[in-house]
Amino acid sequence: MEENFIPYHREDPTADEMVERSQNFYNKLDKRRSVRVFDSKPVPKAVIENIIMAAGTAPSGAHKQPWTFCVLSNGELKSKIREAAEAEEYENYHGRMSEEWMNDLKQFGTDWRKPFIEIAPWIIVVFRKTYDLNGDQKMKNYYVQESVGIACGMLITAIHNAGLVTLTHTPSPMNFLTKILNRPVNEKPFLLLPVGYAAADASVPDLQRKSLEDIAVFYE
Ligand code: IYR
Repeated sequence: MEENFIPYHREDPTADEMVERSQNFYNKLDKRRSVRVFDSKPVPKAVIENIIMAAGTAPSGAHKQPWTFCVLSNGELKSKIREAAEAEEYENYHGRMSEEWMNDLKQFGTDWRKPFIEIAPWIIVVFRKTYDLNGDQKMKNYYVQESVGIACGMLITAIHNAGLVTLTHTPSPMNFLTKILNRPVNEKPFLLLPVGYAAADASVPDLQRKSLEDIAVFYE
Protein backbone atom coordinates (compact mmCIF):
# COMPACT_ATOMS: atom_id res chain seq x y z
CA MET A 1 0.00 0.00 0.00
CA GLU A 2 1.27 3.51 -0.85
CA GLU A 3 2.49 5.39 2.19
CA ASN A 4 -0.37 7.93 2.18
CA PHE A 5 -3.08 5.32 1.50
CA ILE A 6 -5.58 3.95 3.99
CA PRO A 7 -7.66 0.78 3.65
CA TYR A 8 -10.97 1.19 1.82
CA HIS A 9 -13.92 -0.13 3.77
CA ARG A 10 -15.92 -2.24 1.33
CA GLU A 11 -19.60 -2.88 1.81
CA ASP A 12 -19.72 -6.19 -0.08
CA PRO A 13 -23.48 -6.44 -0.72
CA THR A 14 -24.88 -9.64 -2.19
CA ALA A 15 -26.14 -9.65 -5.78
CA ASP A 16 -29.75 -9.64 -4.54
CA GLU A 17 -29.11 -6.73 -2.19
CA MET A 18 -27.51 -4.74 -4.99
CA VAL A 19 -30.44 -5.31 -7.34
CA GLU A 20 -32.87 -4.22 -4.63
CA ARG A 21 -30.84 -1.18 -3.55
CA SER A 22 -30.25 0.02 -7.11
CA GLN A 23 -33.93 -0.45 -8.00
CA ASN A 24 -35.03 1.49 -4.91
CA PHE A 25 -32.59 4.31 -5.65
CA TYR A 26 -33.74 4.55 -9.25
CA ASN A 27 -37.40 4.62 -8.13
CA LYS A 28 -36.56 7.45 -5.76
CA LEU A 29 -34.62 9.50 -8.34
CA ASP A 30 -37.32 8.90 -10.94
CA LYS A 31 -39.65 10.98 -8.75
CA ARG A 32 -37.37 14.02 -9.00
CA ARG A 33 -38.75 16.88 -11.06
CA SER A 34 -37.54 20.38 -11.79
CA VAL A 35 -40.07 22.57 -10.04
CA ARG A 36 -40.48 26.27 -10.84
CA VAL A 37 -43.04 27.30 -8.23
CA PHE A 38 -41.89 27.43 -4.64
CA ASP A 39 -43.37 27.87 -1.20
CA SER A 40 -41.65 30.49 0.95
CA LYS A 41 -41.81 28.15 3.98
CA PRO A 42 -38.42 28.21 5.75
CA VAL A 43 -35.99 25.29 5.46
CA PRO A 44 -33.48 24.75 8.29
CA LYS A 45 -29.96 25.88 7.50
CA ALA A 46 -28.67 22.47 8.70
CA VAL A 47 -30.40 20.84 5.69
CA ILE A 48 -28.63 23.19 3.29
CA GLU A 49 -25.30 22.56 5.02
CA ASN A 50 -25.79 18.81 4.68
CA ILE A 51 -26.73 18.90 1.00
CA ILE A 52 -23.69 21.05 0.26
CA MET A 53 -21.43 18.67 2.15
CA ALA A 54 -22.99 15.87 0.07
CA ALA A 55 -22.20 17.77 -3.16
CA GLY A 56 -18.67 18.35 -1.87
CA THR A 57 -18.06 14.58 -1.85
CA ALA A 58 -18.00 14.67 -5.69
CA PRO A 59 -14.87 13.43 -7.46
CA SER A 60 -12.81 16.20 -9.04
CA GLY A 61 -9.74 16.57 -11.26
CA ALA A 62 -6.66 15.93 -9.06
CA HIS A 63 -9.01 16.26 -6.07
CA LYS A 64 -8.85 20.04 -6.41
CA GLN A 65 -12.52 20.43 -5.43
CA PRO A 66 -12.80 23.48 -7.71
CA TRP A 67 -16.15 24.75 -6.45
CA THR A 68 -17.64 27.39 -4.18
CA PHE A 69 -21.28 27.16 -3.12
CA CYS A 70 -22.63 30.62 -2.31
CA VAL A 71 -25.72 30.22 -0.18
CA LEU A 72 -28.10 33.09 0.31
CA SER A 73 -31.29 33.67 2.22
CA ASN A 74 -30.89 37.45 2.43
CA GLY A 75 -33.92 39.13 0.86
CA GLU A 76 -32.03 42.13 -0.44
CA LEU A 77 -29.46 39.98 -2.26
CA LYS A 78 -32.19 37.75 -3.66
CA SER A 79 -34.02 40.80 -5.03
CA LYS A 80 -30.86 42.14 -6.65
CA ILE A 81 -30.19 38.78 -8.28
CA ARG A 82 -33.78 38.41 -9.45
CA GLU A 83 -33.72 41.87 -11.00
CA ALA A 84 -30.45 41.23 -12.86
CA ALA A 85 -31.47 37.72 -13.96
CA GLU A 86 -34.82 38.95 -15.27
CA ALA A 87 -33.15 41.76 -17.20
CA GLU A 88 -30.96 39.22 -19.04
CA GLU A 89 -33.78 36.73 -19.48
CA TYR A 90 -36.04 39.46 -20.86
CA GLU A 91 -33.51 39.97 -23.64
CA ASN A 92 -33.20 36.21 -24.15
CA TYR A 93 -36.95 35.77 -24.57
CA HIS A 94 -37.25 38.87 -26.77
CA GLY A 95 -34.79 38.07 -29.54
CA ARG A 96 -31.61 36.49 -28.21
CA MET A 97 -32.95 32.92 -28.30
CA SER A 98 -33.52 31.30 -31.70
CA GLU A 99 -36.98 30.29 -32.88
CA GLU A 100 -36.00 26.63 -32.55
CA TRP A 101 -34.91 27.21 -28.96
CA MET A 102 -38.13 29.07 -28.08
CA ASN A 103 -40.12 26.20 -29.63
CA ASP A 104 -38.16 23.61 -27.63
CA LEU A 105 -39.01 25.49 -24.42
CA LYS A 106 -42.72 25.94 -25.12
CA GLN A 107 -43.82 22.79 -23.27
CA PHE A 108 -42.21 24.03 -20.02
CA GLY A 109 -44.13 27.29 -19.91
CA THR A 110 -41.03 29.29 -18.96
CA ASP A 111 -40.68 33.01 -19.60
CA TRP A 112 -38.39 35.83 -18.53
CA ARG A 113 -39.96 36.16 -15.09
CA LYS A 114 -38.09 34.41 -12.28
CA PRO A 115 -40.13 34.95 -9.08
CA PHE A 116 -38.68 31.78 -7.54
CA ILE A 117 -35.42 33.65 -6.92
CA GLU A 118 -37.20 35.74 -4.28
CA ILE A 119 -39.73 33.17 -3.05
CA ALA A 120 -37.51 30.14 -2.39
CA PRO A 121 -36.04 30.33 1.12
CA TRP A 122 -32.53 29.49 -0.11
CA ILE A 123 -30.59 30.22 -3.29
CA ILE A 124 -27.39 28.35 -4.00
CA VAL A 125 -25.12 29.89 -6.63
CA VAL A 126 -22.40 27.47 -7.65
CA PHE A 127 -19.11 28.94 -8.83
CA ARG A 128 -16.36 27.03 -10.65
CA LYS A 129 -12.81 27.87 -9.74
CA THR A 130 -10.97 28.15 -13.03
CA TYR A 131 -7.73 28.13 -10.99
CA ASP A 132 -6.87 28.36 -7.31
CA LEU A 133 -5.38 31.50 -5.81
CA ASN A 134 -2.89 31.20 -2.99
CA GLY A 135 -2.12 34.85 -2.35
CA ASP A 136 -0.79 35.99 -5.74
CA GLN A 137 0.13 32.49 -6.79
CA LYS A 138 -2.07 30.83 -9.42
CA MET A 139 -2.47 27.06 -9.11
CA LYS A 140 -3.97 24.89 -11.82
CA ASN A 141 -7.30 23.11 -11.59
CA TYR A 142 -8.23 20.31 -13.98
CA TYR A 143 -11.48 19.22 -15.66
CA VAL A 144 -13.25 22.04 -13.88
CA GLN A 145 -16.49 21.88 -15.91
CA GLU A 146 -16.76 18.14 -15.46
CA SER A 147 -15.95 18.28 -11.75
CA VAL A 148 -18.41 21.06 -10.96
CA GLY A 149 -21.06 19.45 -13.18
CA ILE A 150 -20.74 16.20 -11.22
CA ALA A 151 -20.92 18.09 -7.90
CA CYS A 152 -24.09 19.84 -9.08
CA GLY A 153 -25.63 16.48 -10.01
CA MET A 154 -24.91 15.25 -6.52
CA LEU A 155 -26.28 18.48 -5.05
CA ILE A 156 -29.55 18.06 -6.96
CA THR A 157 -29.74 14.43 -5.81
CA ALA A 158 -29.15 15.49 -2.19
CA ILE A 159 -31.86 18.16 -2.43
CA HIS A 160 -34.31 15.57 -3.76
CA ASN A 161 -33.30 13.08 -1.07
CA ALA A 162 -34.01 15.70 1.61
CA GLY A 163 -37.58 15.97 0.26
CA LEU A 164 -37.10 19.42 -1.26
CA VAL A 165 -37.19 20.69 -4.83
CA THR A 166 -34.93 22.75 -7.04
CA LEU A 167 -34.37 23.69 -10.64
CA THR A 168 -31.22 24.45 -12.57
CA HIS A 169 -31.33 28.09 -13.54
CA THR A 170 -28.64 29.42 -15.84
CA PRO A 171 -29.36 33.07 -16.54
CA SER A 172 -27.31 34.03 -19.52
CA PRO A 173 -24.95 35.83 -19.42
CA MET A 174 -24.52 35.30 -15.70
CA ASN A 175 -21.47 37.40 -14.85
CA PHE A 176 -23.68 39.76 -12.79
CA LEU A 177 -23.53 37.05 -10.09
CA THR A 178 -19.78 37.56 -9.69
CA LYS A 179 -20.38 41.24 -9.01
CA ILE A 180 -23.40 40.96 -6.72
CA LEU A 181 -21.79 38.20 -4.66
CA ASN A 182 -18.37 39.87 -4.75
CA ARG A 183 -16.51 36.74 -5.90
CA PRO A 184 -12.76 36.69 -6.62
CA VAL A 185 -11.36 36.72 -10.19
CA ASN A 186 -10.65 32.97 -10.22
CA GLU A 187 -14.34 32.10 -9.79
CA LYS A 188 -16.94 31.98 -12.56
CA PRO A 189 -20.68 31.46 -12.02
CA PHE A 190 -21.83 27.99 -13.08
CA LEU A 191 -25.40 27.37 -11.91
CA LEU A 192 -28.11 28.95 -9.75
CA LEU A 193 -30.40 26.66 -7.75
CA PRO A 194 -33.35 27.82 -5.69
CA VAL A 195 -34.01 25.32 -2.88
CA GLY A 196 -37.20 24.90 -0.90
CA TYR A 197 -40.60 23.27 -0.71
CA ALA A 198 -42.72 23.07 -3.82
CA ALA A 199 -45.76 25.37 -3.74
CA ALA A 200 -48.93 23.58 -2.60
CA ASP A 201 -50.44 23.96 -6.09
CA ALA A 202 -47.23 23.23 -8.01
CA SER A 203 -47.63 21.35 -11.26
CA VAL A 204 -45.01 20.06 -13.69
CA PRO A 205 -45.15 19.23 -17.40
CA ASP A 206 -46.10 15.64 -18.23
CA LEU A 207 -42.69 14.59 -19.51
CA GLN A 208 -41.55 11.08 -20.36
CA ARG A 209 -38.00 9.91 -19.73
CA LYS A 210 -36.11 7.94 -22.35
CA SER A 211 -36.11 4.16 -21.90
CA LEU A 212 -33.01 2.12 -21.06
CA GLU A 213 -32.84 1.05 -24.71
CA ASP A 214 -32.84 4.70 -25.75
CA ILE A 215 -29.98 5.74 -23.48
CA ALA A 216 -27.73 2.68 -23.12
CA VAL A 217 -25.83 0.38 -25.44
CA PHE A 218 -24.54 -2.84 -23.89
CA TYR A 219 -21.48 -4.63 -25.33
CA GLU A 220 -21.57 -8.09 -23.68
N1 IYR B 1 -32.38 30.43 -19.35
C1 IYR B 1 -33.76 30.62 -19.72
C2 IYR B 1 -34.20 29.73 -20.84
C3 IYR B 1 -34.18 28.28 -20.60
C4 IYR B 1 -33.32 27.50 -21.32
C5 IYR B 1 -33.32 26.13 -21.22
I1 IYR B 1 -32.12 25.03 -22.38
C6 IYR B 1 -34.21 25.50 -20.33
O1 IYR B 1 -34.23 24.11 -20.22
C7 IYR B 1 -35.10 26.28 -19.60
C8 IYR B 1 -35.07 27.66 -19.73
C9 IYR B 1 -34.68 30.52 -18.51
O2 IYR B 1 -34.20 30.23 -17.42
O3 IYR B 1 -35.86 30.75 -18.64
